[in-house]
Amino acid sequence: MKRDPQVHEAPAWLQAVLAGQRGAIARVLSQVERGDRDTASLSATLAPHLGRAHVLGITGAPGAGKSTLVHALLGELLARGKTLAVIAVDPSSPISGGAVLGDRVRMGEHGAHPDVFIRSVASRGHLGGLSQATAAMIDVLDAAGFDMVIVETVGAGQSEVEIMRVADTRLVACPPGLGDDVQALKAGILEIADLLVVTKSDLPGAEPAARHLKDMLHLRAAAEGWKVPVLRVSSTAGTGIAELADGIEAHIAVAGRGRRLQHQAHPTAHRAHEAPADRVRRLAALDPFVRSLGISCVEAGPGMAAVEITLGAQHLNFNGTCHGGVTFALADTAFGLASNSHGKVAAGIDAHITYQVAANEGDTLLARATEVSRSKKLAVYRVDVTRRDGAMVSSFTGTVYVTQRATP
Ligand SMILES: Nc1nc2c(ncn2[C@@H]2O[C@H](COP(=O)(O)OP(=O)(O)OP(=O)(O)O)[C@@H](O)[C@H]2O)c(=O)[nH]1
Ligand SMILES: [Mg+2]
Repeated sequence: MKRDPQVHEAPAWLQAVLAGQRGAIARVLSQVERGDRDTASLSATLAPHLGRAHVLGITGAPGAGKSTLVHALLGELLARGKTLAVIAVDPSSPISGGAVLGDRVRMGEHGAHPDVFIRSVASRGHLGGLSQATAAMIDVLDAAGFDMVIVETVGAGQSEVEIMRVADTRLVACPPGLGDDVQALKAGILEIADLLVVTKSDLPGAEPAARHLKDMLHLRAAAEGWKVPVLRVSSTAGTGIAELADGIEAHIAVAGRGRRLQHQAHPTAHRAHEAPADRVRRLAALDPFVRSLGISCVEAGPGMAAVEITLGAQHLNFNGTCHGGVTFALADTAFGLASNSHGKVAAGIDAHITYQVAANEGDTLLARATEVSRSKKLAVYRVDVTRRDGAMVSSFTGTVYVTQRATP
């Protein structure tokens, strides 16, 4: 169990969602769908627990093969050890009839898999707007601990473009033979695609469709560090799916998780009165380096933060013990979070570490940072890095320069 006082104090529904209980997740999603829950306050409540999931948005014309593609991707990503949630927004048939069933059938046997959660959502009747409701649902599934949330939406109106804006990775599905319709897509959704996929590539016309999309990409300014690939996939024949999963993972490596949380329009963007503990958790979730090492925040408060890491093979040095850089990174993370708990006010200017005992694969290390002293311009933090058995692994001292006045 993680030492997390916030979770123990949290309401029962939140604890159940954070624990990944499917019934609780489904209930909260239904409340969002019915408009029974204020999405802004829900997202604010969930904010400290967000940023782990990668959001993949999939759009394309009605019948483009999106659901079938999601089904094929589920199989591939499950085999890669991922836990996955799917939100299918506005399937073309009405929600009471074929859509829920149809999508379940198309997404097939994966719907019953313990690592998969599938939900269909109707576009009509959303009090707060479809894109806000979808964003809140994504937050619920992110907080519930899914590695990836896949959102399928029909690429037609403005609200679909809005939905795609909250995705970390945006995939546009274009079947062959769309012809002029591709031109129509070009103006809107194609502009924000990170991956272009020619679906149904077992059908004639896949090659010219791919060429057409590539030609159109030349008209678009390239994003920094990422070249939009055009991939040919047949979900029914199972070709190109592994390459597509590779492409998605490559984009995750470039875009990182939690890009959507930095988006201005996100309801959690308003945080003038954010409590220090919430701020620390949010900052930890937004740090790509911290996430890449597998460091998690277990306790936070004014002027303090505790983070932990469980050592895997990737954290070891050539001697087979914990790499000093990992220990430093862990301590430095606690230092950085504790010193920014009053707002983004501190810049690290000095740090020292001593190493006492080695740590090994399988050990869990805890780094706890506390404020030792604070003047107008400088603050000093001490970080103790301990093993589960209580042994002191490292001690760290860090100094920050206070760049702004702290918020109360
Ligand atoms: N030949 C071929 N047919 C496909 C392929 N993928 C999907 N289809 C067919 O295309 C039709 C539409 O597929 P869906 O996956 O439901 O498409 P969708 O884009 O999710 O449709 P909506 O959600 O209704 O917009 C179905 O009849 C599928 O069997 C494919 O790779 N090859
Ligand atoms: Mg569909």
